Amino acid sequence: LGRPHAVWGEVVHGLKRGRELGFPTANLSQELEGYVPADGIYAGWLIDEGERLRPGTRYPAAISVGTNPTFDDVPQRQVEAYVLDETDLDLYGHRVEVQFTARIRGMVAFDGIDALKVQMADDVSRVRTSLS
Ligand code: FMN
Repeated sequence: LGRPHAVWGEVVHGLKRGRELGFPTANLSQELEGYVPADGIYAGWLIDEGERLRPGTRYPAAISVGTNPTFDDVPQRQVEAYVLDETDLDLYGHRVEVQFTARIRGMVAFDGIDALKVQMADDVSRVRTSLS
């Protein structure tokens, strides 16, 4: 295609568990444009289209696609992006583009939050390597 696969949508409020896990994510609204790739974890970029007339800011991201099966309270497949090293980025209400550049692994149902946290830290380091 000559460019990364992408979806576009608005950032909405999720269950706010990401912050507790140490990896707060921007959750995309269910009304997306573009095709959502298979469930799993990806390296890519989040482009904040922000306010009109402003050039988009591009952030490196670890992206999760799926129903977060470690928990049993996410009814629909969700696209979420953790912007590397950002804990206070407020993107609510912004329109963003999420670009997928590499697949890291499939989505896994972990036995507990600690195992998920360990895996997420490893994912983030793989994403960092993939994007550098
Ligand atoms: N959720 C899972 O259930 N299994 C996973 O393997 C998994 N891997 C993830 C990897 C990364 C890098 C990220 C950013 C998220 C992953 N998630 C996974 C999703 C988290 O469960 C989710 O981000 C967290 O519950 C926060 O959701 P919330 O924004 O709706 O609060």
